[in-house]
Amino acid sequence: MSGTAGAPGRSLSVSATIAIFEPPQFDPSQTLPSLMLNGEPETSPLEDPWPTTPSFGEAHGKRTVDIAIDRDTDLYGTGEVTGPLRRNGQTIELWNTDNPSYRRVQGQRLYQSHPWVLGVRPDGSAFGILHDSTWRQSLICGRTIRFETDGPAARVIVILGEDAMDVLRQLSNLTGKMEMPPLWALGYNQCRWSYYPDARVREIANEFRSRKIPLDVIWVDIHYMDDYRVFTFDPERFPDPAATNAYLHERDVKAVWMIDPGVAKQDGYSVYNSGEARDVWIKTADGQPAQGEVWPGQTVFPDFTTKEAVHWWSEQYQDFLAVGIDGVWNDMNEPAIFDAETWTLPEDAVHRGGAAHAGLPIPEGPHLRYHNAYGMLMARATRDAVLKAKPDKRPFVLTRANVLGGHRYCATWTGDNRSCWHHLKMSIPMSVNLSLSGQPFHGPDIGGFEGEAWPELFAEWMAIGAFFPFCRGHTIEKSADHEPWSFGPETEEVCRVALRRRYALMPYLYTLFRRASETGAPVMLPAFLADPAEEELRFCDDRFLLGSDLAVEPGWADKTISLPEDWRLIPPLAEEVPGDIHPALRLRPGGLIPACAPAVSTEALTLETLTLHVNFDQDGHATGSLYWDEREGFGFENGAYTDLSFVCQRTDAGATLKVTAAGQRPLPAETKIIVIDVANAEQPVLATRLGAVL
Ligand code: NBV
Repeated sequence: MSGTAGAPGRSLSVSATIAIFEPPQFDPSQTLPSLMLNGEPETSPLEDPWPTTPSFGEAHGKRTVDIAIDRDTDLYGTGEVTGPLRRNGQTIELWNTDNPSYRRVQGQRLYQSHPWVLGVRPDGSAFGILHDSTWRQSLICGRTIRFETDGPAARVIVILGEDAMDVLRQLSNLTGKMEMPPLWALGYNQCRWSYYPDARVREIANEFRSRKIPLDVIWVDIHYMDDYRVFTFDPERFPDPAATNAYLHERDVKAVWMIDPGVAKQDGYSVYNSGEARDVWIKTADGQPAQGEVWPGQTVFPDFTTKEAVHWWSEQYQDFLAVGIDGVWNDMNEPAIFDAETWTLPEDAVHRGGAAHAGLPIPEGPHLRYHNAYGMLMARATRDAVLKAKPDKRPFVLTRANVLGGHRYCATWTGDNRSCWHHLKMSIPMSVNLSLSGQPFHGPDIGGFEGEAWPELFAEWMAIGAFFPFCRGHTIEKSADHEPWSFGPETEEVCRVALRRRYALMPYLYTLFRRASETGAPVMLPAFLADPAEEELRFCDDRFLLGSDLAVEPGWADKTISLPEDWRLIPPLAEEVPGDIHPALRLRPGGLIPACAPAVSTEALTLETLTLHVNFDQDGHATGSLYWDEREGFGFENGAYTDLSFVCQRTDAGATLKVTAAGQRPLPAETKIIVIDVANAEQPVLATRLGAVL
């Protein structure tokens, strides 16, 4: 270790398992209020000795903090990263960067920053380290966990847990929970850069419906704008966006449209003129609006640390969303700039502050401090604007740039990957590490964004991508068509089956989203949680768990490493699954997962028949649950949901089932329940009606 190192300043206790360590001479105004936390935790002086204590210092002209770890500790998390799931030996830079194909700076900087490491010891017990700063920094997972920052010395939060899940739940107590998304956002999303004109959007929707491939959302990328000016519609390509959206809605398809942060600096363009009049732009050090080239030419950027910019931004959305737009996609919000050597704004650009975070004003500060938070602040302002425009709907916002804590406002995707096997395979550890960094709702561009997919790649990617929390196919401008049918009938059939499997699992998936929003438990989990004592699984990044009950194992997973044998295969879910392209789904012993009949949209799903797949443990016991509600809106906050707990017991004659129900929107008593023992799936072990087992 180089440089000076020393003991912390104040040490504070948040709970028996969470402590905060401040550096000596800590200046809170430089990093607080924490934009990553959802509020300032209450503390008292830390009195008891603490096992994991940081050491603060200086090296290479930067502020450092080191957390000693035992050599046999496995490290995870660290946010959106390339490379393996296990982070030991990896260094990343936390400086949100537009990184096409992850090629820039050897992929060490991507679109999001999570100054967070999850450590797992050989016995499965775990701890988490959060460096509570959005300033530019590096994170080095070496012999120590080291953060090295260009900013001022910041505090470190240490969480101790019984296991990884316990640590993540505690993290979410500090950072806040994901909001419950509308059910449609969990369906299949079809995107490309860009579908235009509007007739092409309608055509895509019709193709999905006539081919009976499940679809919930079509995404409208930047070509809909009039000369790339945000909050405008191209009069020729999209003369009547309200009619386009209405057309989609009639077919149970939602529409998500893109908004970038850069506003064209063009006098006469009303969005620019009103922003200028309201003085909402980020400024250069000498007080001029900071500008840079993006899609429409020179643009200026709203300063979402100010109250005025947040209000102004919200106003822009009111008419825009009134044309029937269901959700918003915020892109380019690192912010990305084409004509800057650094690909972004200058470090000394000025954010004036004043907007509130968790009831406290955000102070003025340089871009070096707020760059990493810019995407999140934009997505937060967007989410608030969407909610204001549609107060009866759950807001859905997807952002490219983010910082830890941004899950409170938006889902994310992993940016501009490439159509290649390597990026397909890497999408698993990338997404799992995002989960292990407190972001539950994420996924890659299925098929790969840059380049062009080919039938086998697209089929394999959809087969596994159908099980990620966020499921969207996307491709770059001018590439060949990338819809499921564009690759020939075999690939089309693989996609149809893959998505039908996703929709059949929707009761389970939606329940996982509900649990994530209640407890902070991630939706997608690392395979090692299937058996924390199995050392080999700690390295395993070619499969994952969906919730703690279901393992998703692609055909290309390394068969020399296996999950415990008693994780049993479940039946195909949709129909006969041809070939070995579809991942195997394995159920935890003692686990029970609810499924339904697949449908072409989440709106069309019905729970008339619930199939419960059970894998009895040694005692012949299996438990699980099902959350369901109105699929949209806020009725669930006032009890309009059902939450069923299932306890299933094997008997000589088959099985018994006991169900307890919470919530005031019960499923009908005549709901059919079929229980399948996955060890012997030929015949149900029980067929009954909900009313008979409640
Ligand atoms: O808006 C166009 C693309 C979008 O399709 C993609 O998903 C984003 O990551 N966007 C980047 C801007 C193009 C950058 C080359």
